[in-house]
Amino acid sequence: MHPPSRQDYVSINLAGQGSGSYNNNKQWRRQSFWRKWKQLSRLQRSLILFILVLLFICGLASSPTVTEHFKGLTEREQDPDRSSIPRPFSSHVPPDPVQQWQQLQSEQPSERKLSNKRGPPVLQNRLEKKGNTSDSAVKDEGADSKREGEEGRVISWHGEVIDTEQATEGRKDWENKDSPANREFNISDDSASRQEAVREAFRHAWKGYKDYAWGHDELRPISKSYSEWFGLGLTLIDALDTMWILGLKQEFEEAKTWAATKLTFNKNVDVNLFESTIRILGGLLSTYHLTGDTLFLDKAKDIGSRLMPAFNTQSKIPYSDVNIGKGTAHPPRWTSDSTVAEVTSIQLEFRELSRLTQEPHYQSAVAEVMKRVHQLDGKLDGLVPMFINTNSGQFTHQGIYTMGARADSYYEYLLKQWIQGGKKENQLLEDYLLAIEGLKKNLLQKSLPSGLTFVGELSHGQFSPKMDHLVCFLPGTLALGAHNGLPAEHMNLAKQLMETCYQMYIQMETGLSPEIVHFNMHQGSTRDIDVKLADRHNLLRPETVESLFYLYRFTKDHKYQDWGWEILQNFNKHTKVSSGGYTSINNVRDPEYPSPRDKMESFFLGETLKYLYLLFSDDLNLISLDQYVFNTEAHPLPIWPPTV
Ligand code: DMJ
Repeated sequence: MHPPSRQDYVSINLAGQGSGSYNNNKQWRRQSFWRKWKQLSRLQRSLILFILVLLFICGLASSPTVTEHFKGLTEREQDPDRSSIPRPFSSHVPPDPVQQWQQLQSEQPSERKLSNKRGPPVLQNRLEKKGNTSDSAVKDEGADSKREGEEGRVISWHGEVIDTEQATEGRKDWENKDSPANREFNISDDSASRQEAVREAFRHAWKGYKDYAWGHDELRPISKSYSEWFGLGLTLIDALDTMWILGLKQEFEEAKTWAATKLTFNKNVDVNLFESTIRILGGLLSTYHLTGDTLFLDKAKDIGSRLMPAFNTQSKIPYSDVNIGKGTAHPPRWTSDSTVAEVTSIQLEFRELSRLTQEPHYQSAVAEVMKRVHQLDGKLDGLVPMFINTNSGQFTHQGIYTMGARADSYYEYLLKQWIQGGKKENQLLEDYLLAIEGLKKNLLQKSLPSGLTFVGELSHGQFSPKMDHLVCFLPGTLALGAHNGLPAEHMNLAKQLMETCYQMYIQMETGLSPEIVHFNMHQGSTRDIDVKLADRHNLLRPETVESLFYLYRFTKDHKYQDWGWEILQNFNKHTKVSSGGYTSINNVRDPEYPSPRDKMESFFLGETLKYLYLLFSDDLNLISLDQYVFNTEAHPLPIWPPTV
């Protein structure tokens, strides 16, 4: 039998069917297709199948109906409660932040992950587009605190209503100085309304302190409670002169009444010499000067004399801790070292106390410290190590040089003591000028790709591109020096560093600086600033706005005011707690959930808000920098009048 021809095959099969011409035709086509298919090689068949599958997928993806369907399904699967989210907002009542916080705390990590997808889809999409520059883990940490509200509005974990445009893409406008949003922003906010916004922020912070922490050291705004450090009403005292300067009379009077009736230093309590000098002694002295009320001078004398036992050391380098009730002093339990910045940043206050009381022993004690530090070996081109031993009087842990934590205000107080004393103490000036040269030679670098000037650290000859936010006091100090006749080049450096400190804010997703940044220095870097996971917190610190204040006073360049205004708004957006107070946060890279630390540091009222208020003022006589010198906690002390 010969094999059937193609036609025979078709005919035979066709003959076996017979249900109408259309069906027959179709059947024929199917069989013919099948025969052709079987004649193809395996490779040809795989190729065709692959192309078909590809076409099918492309078709699906480009169909809006289908994608919408899948998207909707995914969102509902991820967030079964989604339909209930908008409800709280229809009444415009912000959710209670504490309840929210407690709810967040009680949720299991897996539940929190699910709820990450909460929030308006538009916001989610934008956030995804925006991406996270340094650590992708941050991005996932929790949008659970934001909930969907009216269109375009979101209520954050702290109960603040945030415009989603600002919350997500606003920073792009800030980066582009000429953007319409930025122009509008500058025009609409004049100095007076910005100052009013600072007053408003202060009142809000004060409300929290008054309601939940009155007379205690620090407000814990999320838990609506307080924390004690020394048990001396630290926030209240630190904030006294701020209230006076901001014109918050009623608040000031209430605080004064507390100081007059409740504040006592006759307490069996260990306090840190440096912290209590700059915050309490400094705060009381400046309030005395501003108000003329001797209550504050008496209190200053009381705390000042109680701190003096700290200087009873063999080396004359003071101990870090004093028991102000018992009159005893000691180093920290684990060491006999003190921090260099701490022992060299108490001079402005004790010198002023001597001048006011005509009791020279305060001034002699702190001058002796400066003299000894001046004479010590172990400096590098005027830069000091971070620790000094209270027994030997020598630097310890040598080889590490920084302008940040543990050394920072040594440099600040060299210049400021020279200014306070009428620019006569040449040794202080020489040490300051030498240190700035040492800084330029050893610690100053430029980042890549943008060439930001930054101050790094040196560890046993190794340069590290690490910069603390604390270093941001330096632009202001350099500018103050230039204003007082030091090289104009210091002002140039101040401006460059000011830009860097500002970038440390705006390059973060919250627009708030982390505690520490690392700058990139290698070719091929795509961004200048990196933040390590452990360094992402913001404690409401003042250094950048402090420097902005000096730079604006001396240059009158309004961009510094605008930068400060942005920072204030970012504090409001991400750290304001609706029931009162502001909180430090753990994560400046997550605008969705910056993770509150539940603490309002006293320097937020003592320094940050004060400097912001002064920054927005065009009145050169409001705490004139030719009449006052600010201590390192922003308490203005008078520049001494010339003696004949
Ligand atoms: C303040 O107590 C002082 O400004 C001090 O000099 C550094 N640390 C805090 C603020 O950051």
